[in-house]
Amino acid sequence: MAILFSSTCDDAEAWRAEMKKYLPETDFRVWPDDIGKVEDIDFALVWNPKPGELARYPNLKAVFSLGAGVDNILKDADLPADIPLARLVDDNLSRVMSEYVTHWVLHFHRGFHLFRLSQQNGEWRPLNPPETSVRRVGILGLGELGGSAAHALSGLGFRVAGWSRSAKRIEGVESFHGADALIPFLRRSEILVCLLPLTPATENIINDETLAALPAGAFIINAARGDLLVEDDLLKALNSGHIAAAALDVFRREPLPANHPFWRHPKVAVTPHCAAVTSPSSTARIIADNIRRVQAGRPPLHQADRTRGY
Ligand code: NDP
Ligand code: OXD
Repeated sequence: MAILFSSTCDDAEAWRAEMKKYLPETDFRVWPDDIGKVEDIDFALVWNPKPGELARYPNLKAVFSLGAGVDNILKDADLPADIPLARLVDDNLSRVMSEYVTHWVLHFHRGFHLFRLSQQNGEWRPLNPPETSVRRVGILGLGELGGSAAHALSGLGFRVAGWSRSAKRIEGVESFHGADALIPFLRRSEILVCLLPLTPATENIINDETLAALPAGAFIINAARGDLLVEDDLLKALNSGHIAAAALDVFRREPLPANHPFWRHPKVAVTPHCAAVTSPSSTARIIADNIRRVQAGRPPLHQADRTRGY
């Protein structure tokens, strides 16, 4: 069996070592220099593959994403239509994302963004934040990551709601679903967390109109994809004061260009697309088990639905 590994940012040698533990018989080939014969390749592990690349392997049986998002793979117009594409679902990834989201929700809830400014001005300004039970957090996307973050925040006592395509039942979390529920969901969300996949239906979903639906003084946390957010619309809302502050992990262009206004904006915290980074040591076994399923003639778990785009 031969596996093609192709990623623009993951460490191929770390992955080779981990995959060997679970699939010792595997021939691990690394794009672009060590592919061997294209006919040999049975499976592909990819992040941001070169468009057209995956169409070159006539015996490819399944593609496994090295990340939870598959937008970077589905954008390839030549992606073979009949080959299953599996998303990455890993409890460790969900836990790490929940840490990121919880950090920023607590940061804004407790006013640490204001303490940072006070310190810069040498001002002693204590604050008395509301209790978590009256703070309304809204999570766009209640899937693997959004569901786990909602559970964690609800455990801290926040009033949590989530928005998804289909209705959800998560203890302590109010479920809004479908396009008609978006504006009512936003109206009640003082801290908005975005954990939606990037699809044609979600691109630019955080824009002038949806930002205006949030309560005055709301906060935004985007840990999903940069193209979900219209950056100029957010800048306008921050500058007018309608949005109090934002924590952004993902951007339309990454790395964020040096002259981008987000870098120096006093109300924006930037992190470099690291909210939840895939770890080969926790994920290799999950992907290896999924490869074994396909070898046994079964469809892989967590298959992306190409018509929905996630
Ligand atoms: P899932 O597929 O498990 O969940 C997606 C959620 O979004 C589901 O609840 C889904 O609804 C909802 N959704 C999708 N489309 C719509 C729509 N049109 N209207 C309403 N709801 C919609 O994805 P994950 O939770 O695993 O991952 C989410 C995203 O997080 C990834 O796609 C990726 O972009 C991003 N990510 C970012 C990372 C980072 O480091 N910054 C790390 C990992 C992921 P339903 O449940 O009804 O299908
Ligand atoms: C992912 C990511 O989708 O890291 O997993 O962005």
